Amino acid sequence: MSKTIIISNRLPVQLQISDGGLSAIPSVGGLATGMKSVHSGGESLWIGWSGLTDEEIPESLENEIDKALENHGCSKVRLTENDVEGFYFGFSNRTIWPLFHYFLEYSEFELDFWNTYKVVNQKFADAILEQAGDEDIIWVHDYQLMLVPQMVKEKRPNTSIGFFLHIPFPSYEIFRTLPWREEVLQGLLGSDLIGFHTYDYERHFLSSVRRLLGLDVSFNDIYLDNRVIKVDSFPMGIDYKKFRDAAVAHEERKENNKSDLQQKLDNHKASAPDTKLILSIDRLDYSKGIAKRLNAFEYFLNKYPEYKEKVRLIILAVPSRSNVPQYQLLKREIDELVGRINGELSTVNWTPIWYFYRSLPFENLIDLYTSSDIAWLTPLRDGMNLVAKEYVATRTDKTGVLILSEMAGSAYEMNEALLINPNNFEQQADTLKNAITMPKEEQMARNMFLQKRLERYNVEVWANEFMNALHKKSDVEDVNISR
Ligand code: ADQ
Repeated sequence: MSKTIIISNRLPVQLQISDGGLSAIPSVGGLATGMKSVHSGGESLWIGWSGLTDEEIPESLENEIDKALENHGCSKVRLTENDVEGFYFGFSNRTIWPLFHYFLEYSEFELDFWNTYKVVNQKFADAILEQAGDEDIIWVHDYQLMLVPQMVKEKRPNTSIGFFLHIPFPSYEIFRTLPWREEVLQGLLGSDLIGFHTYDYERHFLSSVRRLLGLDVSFNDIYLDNRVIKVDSFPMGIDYKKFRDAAVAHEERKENNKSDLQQKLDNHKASAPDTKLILSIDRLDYSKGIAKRLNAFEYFLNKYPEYKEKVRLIILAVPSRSNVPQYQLLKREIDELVGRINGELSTVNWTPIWYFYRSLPFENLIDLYTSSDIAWLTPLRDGMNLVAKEYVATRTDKTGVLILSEMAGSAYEMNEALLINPNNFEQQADTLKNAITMPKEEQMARNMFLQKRLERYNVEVWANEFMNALHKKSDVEDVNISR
């Protein structure tokens, strides 16, 4: 019987080694949830890195770890500290991530990073080859593993391989600056189906394939040797029900069951009932435009001083890739900006910005989503941006305004949001004013459409549509072969 093999940089399980022994806790992230329908029962296997390097895994625990992962339908790829340094922190996050988010000046074209990326992609491919049969269907995820499809296809030409990119694919003019551009494209073309969040990323990819490899491209089919590779867009959704149910439960929670954070938010509301809460949540990443947002907020308060003491900006930034120098610099820049703006504008009764630099438990995310009048998300580039969708999903009474950057993939599906250009401070100041004064009826009308769409195209539908397209592709090939 055929099985589905999912492969991503990280496994959907967190391993922890402590004095008490080993624990393996399933992750609750979007990808892990979305893949639930694909990764269930005994017919699927998830291959990835466990998060612990070879140096961190005591030999005595090796078998126990493998067994614990097996119980979750997972199998680990072994990586050394050196692998992680060059492959993950190096090529993935210092070359590809900035380049694909149009931060060309941050991109480091280091031969050592590239060489380690190749070695580690081969380790992932070998792990698949060890476990996969000819009939199996393989789904490779994201920019860390772009060479894997070709490495597997070469050895198993009849296996169906799908690849999904979670970040933008940049325009040809940006992509062609990569010294190893042909190798990366060829790596991806080992797939039978390549998926992107939006039609634009798909178009950029097809253009790069045509211009750099000179391949025949017709509509969204690429012809390579005797194969046809399908390229399509699959905008990723969220687990709508999970966010919705959590927001309903949150509403029904008794007074004495509230979190400390909710208590603080409620106290704030009680002491200043006219003050609007503006929320932004992101990983601390330069692609998310956090520093620009802070400057735009200051600009807004100067342009419309009547809103001083009437608004509060909550910035929640999750620590991320903190050993990459650009992220350390950004952290310092944001710390300083928050300090300066609060220092200059605060009054005895009012601090304009509340800044949290940490990951919060799910319950607290719901506290913030449900308590905020406005969500303001200003990525300079973002493959999709799930926070925008999560905020809307939690608005049980349909009030709340989403201000969203046009540069996020999600903007294509969220037309009823107030869409802004994150570089245009004038427009953002006016949009903030518009959001603060927007009548409830208008908020509700906009959110009604957004919620309907989010409910229909949830993350499970996303995963199923991708898998169906991959199955359909392999069925067509079977027919062609039998002719
Ligand atoms: P990310 O860049 O991580 O994902 P995003 O899509 O917004 O961006 O997902 C972030 C997730 O982290 C959300 O589910 C959010 O709830 C959670 N989160 C954020 N802050 C948190 C905090 N402080 N504590 C706990 N959880 C927090 C990449 C791409 C995106 C693409 C996704 C999915 O960069 O463009 O949308 O993959 O493909």
